[in-house]
Amino acid sequence: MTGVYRKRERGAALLSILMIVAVMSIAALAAVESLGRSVALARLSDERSQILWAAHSAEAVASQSVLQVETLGRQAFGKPAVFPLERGVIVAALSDDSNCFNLNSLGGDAGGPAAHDIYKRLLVHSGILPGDAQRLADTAADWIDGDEETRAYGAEADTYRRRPVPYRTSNRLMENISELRAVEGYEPGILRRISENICVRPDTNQPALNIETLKHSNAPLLAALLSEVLTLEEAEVIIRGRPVSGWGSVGAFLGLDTISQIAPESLNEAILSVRSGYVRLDADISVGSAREKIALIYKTDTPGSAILVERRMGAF
Ligand SMILES: [Ca+2]
Repeated sequence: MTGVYRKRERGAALLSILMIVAVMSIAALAAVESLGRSVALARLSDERSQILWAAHSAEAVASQSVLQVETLGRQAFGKPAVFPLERGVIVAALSDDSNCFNLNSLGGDAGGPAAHDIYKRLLVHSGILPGDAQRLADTAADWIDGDEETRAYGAEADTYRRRPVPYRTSNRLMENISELRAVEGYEPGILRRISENICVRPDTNQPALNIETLKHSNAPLLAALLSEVLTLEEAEVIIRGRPVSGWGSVGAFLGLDTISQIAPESLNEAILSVRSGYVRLDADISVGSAREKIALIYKTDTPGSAILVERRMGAF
């Protein structure tokens, strides 16, 4: 019997030792995992920090590059430049950002009824029914203008107070184009139709279009801004027919058959330009496993000057 007890005691002791070893192994594993997570977090934090520094560098380089647009013209656009970093890379490209309707022109004395009519034309040329265009123009103008008087088809604070999460109209110029999502009627389907031809500028002036960089998708914009008698189809033909080297001057553009037939009082000549009033720099920054996109928008309508007016970071 004594031998049997001794065997059982030895078995129990062995089991205890095995359990202690198992618990210690689990604890060690947890400690290693925790250390691994800390190292990964520290690395991520370091990479994010380097991304921010790289973004500052990109901004410094951009302000100089943007000034070159004045001499290089269209040649400065579209070609990505690669800037190597110690553990990553910045890929940056310039593009013209002049060709869009400034929504904030709806809120200024300079815009007035003319800006409202132009915007309605842009919406209709973008495939939106005239009745809906009237409503969308009214709600956007109410959102931006400083008063609380609701336009015929508009929306002021009363409309937004009734929403599940109530809010008020901004009653001031838009800071960012994403604000439009909060305005009555601007559903995703509407935004998709117009997003390429609208923008938000820091003042109520409508920037001149750069005719040398108009894209096919800008035909609704050209038709809306240049003349109430210019059709969308005519605007498409004009843009498609641009000479490879560009028109070279506003005069040459005005001499086109379709445009020279428009009565001077129906033609908004002042909206045309052959230079960029706004230039955008898009930079894609990668450091290790971290990645970030930034967009910088510069006002360049005064020769020799590039003023940063908007900075976006992340997905947009
Ligand atoms: Ca208002």
